[in-house]
Amino acid sequence: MKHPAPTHAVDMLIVGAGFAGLYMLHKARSMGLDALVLEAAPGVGGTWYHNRYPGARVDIQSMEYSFSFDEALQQQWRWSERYAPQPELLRYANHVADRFGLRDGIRLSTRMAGAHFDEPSQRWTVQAESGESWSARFLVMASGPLSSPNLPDFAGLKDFAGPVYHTANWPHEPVDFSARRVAVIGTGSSAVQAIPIIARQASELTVFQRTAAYAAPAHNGPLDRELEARIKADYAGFRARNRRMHGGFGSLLPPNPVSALAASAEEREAAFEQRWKIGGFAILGTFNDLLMNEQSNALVAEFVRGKIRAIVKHPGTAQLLSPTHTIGCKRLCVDSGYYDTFNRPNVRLVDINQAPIERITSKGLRTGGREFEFDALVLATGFDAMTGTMMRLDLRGRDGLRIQDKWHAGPLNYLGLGIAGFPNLFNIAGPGSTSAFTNVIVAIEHHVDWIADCIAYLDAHGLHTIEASEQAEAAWAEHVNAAARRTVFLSCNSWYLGANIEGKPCMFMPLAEGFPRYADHCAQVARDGYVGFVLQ
Ligand code: N01
Repeated sequence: MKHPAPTHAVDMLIVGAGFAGLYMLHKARSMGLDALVLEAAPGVGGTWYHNRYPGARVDIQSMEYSFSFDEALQQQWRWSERYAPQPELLRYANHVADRFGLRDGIRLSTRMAGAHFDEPSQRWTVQAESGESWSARFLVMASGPLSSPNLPDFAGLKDFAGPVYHTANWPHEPVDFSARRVAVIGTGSSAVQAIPIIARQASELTVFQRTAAYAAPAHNGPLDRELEARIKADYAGFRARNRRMHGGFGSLLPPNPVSALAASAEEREAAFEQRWKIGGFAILGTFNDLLMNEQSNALVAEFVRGKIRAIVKHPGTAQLLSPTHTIGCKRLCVDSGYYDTFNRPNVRLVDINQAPIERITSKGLRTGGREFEFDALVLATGFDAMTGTMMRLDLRGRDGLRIQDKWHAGPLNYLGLGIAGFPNLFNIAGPGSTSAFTNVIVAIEHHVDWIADCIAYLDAHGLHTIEASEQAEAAWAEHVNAAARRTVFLSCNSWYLGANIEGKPCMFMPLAEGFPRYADHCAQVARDGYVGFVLQ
C-alpha cells in the first residue's frame, strides 16, 4: 500500500488516550518532545471510556488504582468508593487530561490505520483512517491489552430482532431493561459485574454460561476516610511499598508467607474465611502458594465452591455455578451479589458448555435442542486480548515486515517493550510484561518511565534507534513461558493464552514472575546499556 507523504512531523506518536497514553504524553512533553496522541474514541479514558456496562468498576482498590507520578494530584483527588465505578474513573482520566494541559496534544476521533517504518529517514510514517499521516521518530503503542472486543461469530446473530450490546462497547445513553426479557452470554468479570444489576431491572434474565466463574465479594462501599488519610500521610511510601508487591498492589495486606499445605484444615478454613470477609483479591494471598501449587489451589477453590453452595439455594444451579478449573487461572472476578442473583425468581442459568449455542434466532437462541426467547441480548464475551488491537493494524517494520507475519505464532517481544524488526516502537503493558497481572497503572507508569529513560539515553549517546534483538526475543519468550510453568496459569483456557479466540495461536502472553522481579530486570537491562537491544 502506497501512502502520501506525511503531512506533519512529531518526535513521538502515541496510540491511545487511556491512562497509558495520557501519562506518556505528559512525560514526553516534560522531556521537551513534540508528541501527539491519536485516539479513536471521541473522548479520553480508554477502557473507562468504552466499558460503560451496568456495574462496571475497577477490581483494584481506588487508592491503589490511580497515578502516583504527581504528589499534588494524588493528594487532591478524592475517590468516593473503595472500588471506583466507571463514571468516576472516566472523570479522573478527564481531570488528568485537563490538569496537565494535555488536550491540545490529543487528536480524538482519529483511528490509526497503520504505520510503516521508513528506512531512509529511520522514522515511522503513521496513517489515520481519515487519510492524514504523520512522521514520527518514536511510535508508542498505548492501545491497551483489553481494547478489541471479542464478538464470537454466532450463527444467525444478524437475525436477532432486538438490540445486541457488547459490554466493552456499551451505548452512552442509559439502557433501560425494565419489563424486558434479557439474555447475557458469558460469565467473566464483565458479566459478573453486570448480571446483578440487569437482574434487578429486567423482567426475566437468562444467563448462558460456558465456564463457571470464581468470584470473591468486593464488599464495596464508601471509601474509608480514615484509611484515605493514613495513606495520604505518606502516599509516596505507600506507592513504593506497593511496587514491591507481586501485583503492584496490596501492601496493606501482604500474602501470608506460608504454604496452604503447612496449615491444618481448621487453620486454613479460618484463614480463608478471614480473607473472604476482607474481600477482593485478598483471598488469593491467604497462603503464598495458591497460584503456584495445584494442591494448594484446590483447597481455596473448594472453599469458594463451599461459599457458592451456601449462597445459592437451588442445588442444581449451585452445582452449575461451581467452577471446576483452578482458581485464579482465569482472572478472579470481584463481585457484588453475583451468586445470590441466581436465587431470584426472574433469573435462570443455562449451561452452554455441554450443548453450545446452535444459532441465534429472530426471537432468541437455540441450544441443546431448546429455544430461549428474549428481547435484548448482552454479549459479555471479552476481548481479543493483548494482541488483538495491534494485529488489526497495517503495521510494518523494517523491510516491510508485517506485524501479522512477525506474530503469526505468538507475540514475540523483548521485555514486552520492544519488537525485533520494529525500531523505536514501544509497547506499553502488552504481552511479555507483567501487564494484566499487575495493578495496570503501576505497569503503565513503569513502562512510560522506562521509555523516557531509554530515549534520554539514546539522545545522550548520539544514537537514533533502538530495536530488540531476535536472540533476546527468543530468550524472553522462554523466560515468559518458564514463569508461567511455575504457576497454575497454564491449566485452563484463558485470554492470557489466547485460548478464548478461535484460531489465535496459544502462547502465554503476560509475564507471571511478579512486578518487582520484572521491574528489576528492566532496570538492569537499562543499566547495562540496553543489552538485548540493538542501538544505532
Ligand atoms: O471477558 P472474559 P470479560 N460462546 O474473557 C464467554 C478485565 N475486566 O470482559 O470462559 C460462549 O473474562 C467466556 O467463556 P469461557 C479483567 O482483566 C476487569 O468478562 O471462554 N461463551 C467467558 O465466560 C478480565 O479478566 C473488570 O468458556 C463465550 C466470557 O464470555 C478481562 O477484562 C471488569 C464465547 C468472557 O469472559 C476480561 O473480562 C471487566 C462463545 N463463543 C473486565 N466466547 C474489573 O473488575 C466467550 N465466551 C476491573
